[in-house]
Amino acid sequence: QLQTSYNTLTKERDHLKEELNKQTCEWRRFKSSLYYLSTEKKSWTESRQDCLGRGAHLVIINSKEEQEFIHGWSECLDIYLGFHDTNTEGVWEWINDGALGQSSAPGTTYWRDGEPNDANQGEDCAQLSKQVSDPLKSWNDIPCTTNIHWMCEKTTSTL
Ligand code: MMA
Ligand code: CA
Repeated sequence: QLQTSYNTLTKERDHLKEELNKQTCEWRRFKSSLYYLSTEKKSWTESRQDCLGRGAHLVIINSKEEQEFIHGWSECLDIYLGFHDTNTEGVWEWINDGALGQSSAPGTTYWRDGEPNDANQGEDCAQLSKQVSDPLKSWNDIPCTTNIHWMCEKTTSTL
């Protein structure tokens, strides 16, 4: 009987280890943050919700190095950033998700030439768009209902 429960527990342990590994491998560390690149595509609001569910927030870009890291990783995907002008048209702000993620000042932006253009007066969410040669000019505004990939971030202070 002991042997049986030993075998069962060993199996269970290995399964849990595997699960933990899988989850950890979805995240990459850069400086003092962990980043998650989605495999699914969702709207901006759903993406934001997804990050909160992971104890994280939609990525907030605070430095040139961070912009380059994210651009390099998501090179072949369009991803949502935690940047929007849904409150006041033309006034871009980073999400404020309380203790999880907040940024008071907009800081440096990395828009593509000609962006944000609020095309058809319906683009209020920022994406980092793929296949852009200049890693410092890769943001574009798109309709928040578009389903694309997204990136979450959690800082080590909230881990
Ligand atoms: C697309 C869309 C816009 C972007 C333009 C740039 C046609 O619309 O991605 O958000 O501004 O391309 O040409
Ligand atoms: Ca645009």
